[in-house]
Amino acid sequence: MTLLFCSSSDNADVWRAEITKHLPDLEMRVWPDIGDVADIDMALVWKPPAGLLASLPNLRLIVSLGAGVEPLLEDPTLPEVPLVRMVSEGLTVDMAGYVALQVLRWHRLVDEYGALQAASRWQPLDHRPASDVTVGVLGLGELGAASARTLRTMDYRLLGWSRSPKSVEGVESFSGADGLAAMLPRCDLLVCLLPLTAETRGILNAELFAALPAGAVVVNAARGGHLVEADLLAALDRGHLRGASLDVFGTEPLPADHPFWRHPKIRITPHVAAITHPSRSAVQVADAITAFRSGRPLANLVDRRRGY
Ligand code: NDP
Ligand code: OXD
Repeated sequence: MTLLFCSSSDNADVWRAEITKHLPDLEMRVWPDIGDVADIDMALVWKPPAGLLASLPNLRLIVSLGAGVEPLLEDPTLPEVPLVRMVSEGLTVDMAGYVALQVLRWHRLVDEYGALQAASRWQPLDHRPASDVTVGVLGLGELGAASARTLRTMDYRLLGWSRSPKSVEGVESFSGADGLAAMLPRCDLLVCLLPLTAETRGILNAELFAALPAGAVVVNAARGGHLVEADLLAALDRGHLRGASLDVFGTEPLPADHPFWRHPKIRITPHVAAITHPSRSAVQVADAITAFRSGRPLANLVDRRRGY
């Protein structure tokens, strides 16, 4: 049994060292030095070149280094073998931290105090108690639910939207189009943690922004494809939205001449909201391989029909 590793943004040697702590006998080949393709029956990948996985005649398992699998599903040649996505405590804790950071940034006036410091001005500003601030989370899955739980511990009011109704302690659950319409007008901040699918592409658009209360903030930590960029700029520029924190973009890296970089109401991070740290996530890869080898049911399987 041989694992193919293919990612241009992850360090194969570090992953090998971490995975072999759990599976010392594992043979791992690193793309493009893959040797005899017939040996390979498992692949661990992030954005592999289209067609690569289809060129492996004995492939039986794909493990995604990312939680979001739309880059894989967009490859029409993707083999019909089980596809396991990344769900790990490290990734989840990272994301909850990013979301908390962005909520606090806007609620606790971090940029305003930065400007006051730059002017050597000692000037307390008013902020509402967290218990009066409502955060809506689009997507109450692994990352959305954990982020909501973390914000609850800080006393924020939490609303969450998912395809099916959810029961997350302290989080009011909404689902379906009617649920979204009911939730949006109540959100002081809206956090997107949806998978990118045909149904969710472009969901952060003019209509959604108009349904948010004036002065709302949008945080997108999911995928650039969720956001209609021109609609965000228009909603910010006419003063309806107060600001946006963006971690993900339609084109990554974000081109140097993109208007988001210099927009005074946009805060940017370069797709780092949650990282699949090998030291924290190799065990999940090893578990998937072990289950696969022993014919046990696989956890975190992607439902290709749903797209996540
Ligand atoms: P999950 O699959 O665990 O959760 C997805 C959630 O979205 C579920 O609650 C699901 O509802 C809901 N959902 C899906 N489609 C719809 C829809 N059409 N309408 C309403 N709700 C919907 O995903 P994760 O939480 O693990 O990850 C979410 C996304 O975060 C990933 O797909 C990825 O794009 C992004 N991500 C970004 C990172 C970054 O660094 N910026 C890092 C990691 C992930 P239901 O439960 O009812 O099915
Ligand atoms: C992921 C990501 O999907 O890093 O895990 O965006």
